[in-house]
Amino acid sequence: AREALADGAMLLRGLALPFASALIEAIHGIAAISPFRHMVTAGGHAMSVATTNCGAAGWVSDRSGYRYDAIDPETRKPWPEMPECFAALAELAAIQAGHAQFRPDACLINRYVPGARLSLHQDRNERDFAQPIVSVSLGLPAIFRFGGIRRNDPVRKFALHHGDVVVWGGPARLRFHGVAELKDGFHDQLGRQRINLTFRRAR
Ligand code: MD5
Ligand code: FE
Repeated sequence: AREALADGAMLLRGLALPFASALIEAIHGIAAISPFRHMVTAGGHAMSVATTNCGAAGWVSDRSGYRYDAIDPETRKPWPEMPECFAALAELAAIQAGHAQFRPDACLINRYVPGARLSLHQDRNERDFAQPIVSVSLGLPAIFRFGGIRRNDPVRKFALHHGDVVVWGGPARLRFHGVAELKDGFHDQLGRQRINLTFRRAR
């Protein structure tokens, strides 16, 4: 089922369900090479969300700001390759939302435990804003906060569940967004956590 959240933002409920076991197994493999870590923002605060990446480029943040880098600063090696099942799901989602030719070169993997949150922000570190972002929710449900193109625009809230995929393109690509503090719970496959895969074309 496709549900338009806004112009350019398409919710594909449950699209990732048939991929979930393969995705989770691949995430464990990635984290065994490039572990989840709490990146530090330019302001010096450790994020409550823990992060790793796979693909040719990875999102990194430290005291000097955030950027994409081919090298994991913790391991000083390239990020793990993007698994085939990741790329296949991202491409399927993009096609279902009307974006042909989406070939992500970066997948940011965010891990939320109860209490973790992501404050309102825009994603504008990628080279081409015509390329969508595809996000995949796994594990515990989260309340997503969806704003407008200005920081002070009103914010809508909706729940994202295990297996949900959202394609953020067109005018929704640059909207402010965040994730409310994760509520405690237990998920059969992931336990007390939510994992979000965020596919981007960084370069
Ligand atoms: C998450 N992650 O649930 C979200 C999913 C991040 C991040 O926000 O930056 O790691 S991606 C949600 C997103 C991406 C691009 C545009 C919009 C939302 N939007 O227009 O609302 O961990
Ligand atoms: Fe974001």
